[in-house]
Amino acid sequence: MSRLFALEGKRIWVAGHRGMVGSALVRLLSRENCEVLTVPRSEVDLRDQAATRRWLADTKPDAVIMAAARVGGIAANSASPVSFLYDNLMIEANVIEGAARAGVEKLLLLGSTCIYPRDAEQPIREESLLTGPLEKTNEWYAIAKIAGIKLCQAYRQEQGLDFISAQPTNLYGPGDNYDLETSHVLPALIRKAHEAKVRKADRLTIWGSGNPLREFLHVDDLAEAVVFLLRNYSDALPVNIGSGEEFSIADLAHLVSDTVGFEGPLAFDRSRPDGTPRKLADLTRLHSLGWDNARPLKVGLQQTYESFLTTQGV
Ligand code: GFB
Repeated sequence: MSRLFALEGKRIWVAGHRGMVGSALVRLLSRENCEVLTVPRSEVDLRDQAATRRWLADTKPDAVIMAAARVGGIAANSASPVSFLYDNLMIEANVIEGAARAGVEKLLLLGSTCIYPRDAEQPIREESLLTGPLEKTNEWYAIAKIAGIKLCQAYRQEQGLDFISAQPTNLYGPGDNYDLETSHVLPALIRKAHEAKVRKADRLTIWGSGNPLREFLHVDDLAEAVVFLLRNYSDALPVNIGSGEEFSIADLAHLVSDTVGFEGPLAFDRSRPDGTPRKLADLTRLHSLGWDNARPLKVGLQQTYESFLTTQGV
């Protein structure tokens, strides 16, 4: 179902503008004929209901893109269940409720494909939401994101508001987190392979068995898809956003090694978890709406390694 939303002349709040996703959205929207609104955390902590409500009531954006979230890789999720659940629930509830009160015309919530059941049929269709148990290593985050999706659906059903949600697959790109304990796999492997090359290490150690399959999407492509959906999508069902390309973690590590120029073998640290065995998004809905423009991982990796070299001071 389409209810076109024209961006032109609109005031769009990117919540979470300092993060990897939010900054990609700001980069993209600043080239559009609209006004991009941001607010620093020092001014409004989105976990604070009164502050968030007040800012939204005063600012009255036309649209909101919810890129604010507490995020992290497989280790961070398991290490900080309270903040992955509580912070994300609070941020979503405060922003979505505040937006509804402030008369926001359109809101897009970003979730993650980890909301789907661990054993969902692959590729994972949006309809599989809540049809089975979640993957344990990220259930705190997944439950918070599912609550956010449901809140958007509730406002749509009860108040007729045009609040939608999109579920991106594993993201990477400029502005990523390269901390080895809290990051996702792709930035971790870029850093590890680069350091292994510099130190002339004899191996690249990766977590788990190397067998899990993941799909990776460059954050600038995600931003493009999100703005596309903001303009063109209006329905309760979430929309998956992905690249359609799937790699085992071992194959990803080889690709990263090639990109970085590290020639040693892989070693597997099996004391670390594998997480969900496979997480490939079904992209039928997104493609049929008209967006299918993800760059190949090989291309995105090269670009990301270049940005790692310039921004990480290595
Ligand atoms: O990206 P990642 O941390 O999260 O891990 P998930 C993906 C896979 O890569 C797992 C393996 O099988 C890891 O064991 N891996 C190998 C590594 N080496 C490394 C390494 O050095 N660092 C990391 N981090 N992983 C996340 C969720 O799941 O996906 C989040 O925890 C979110 O909530 C995100 O949904 C998109 O893909 O398993």
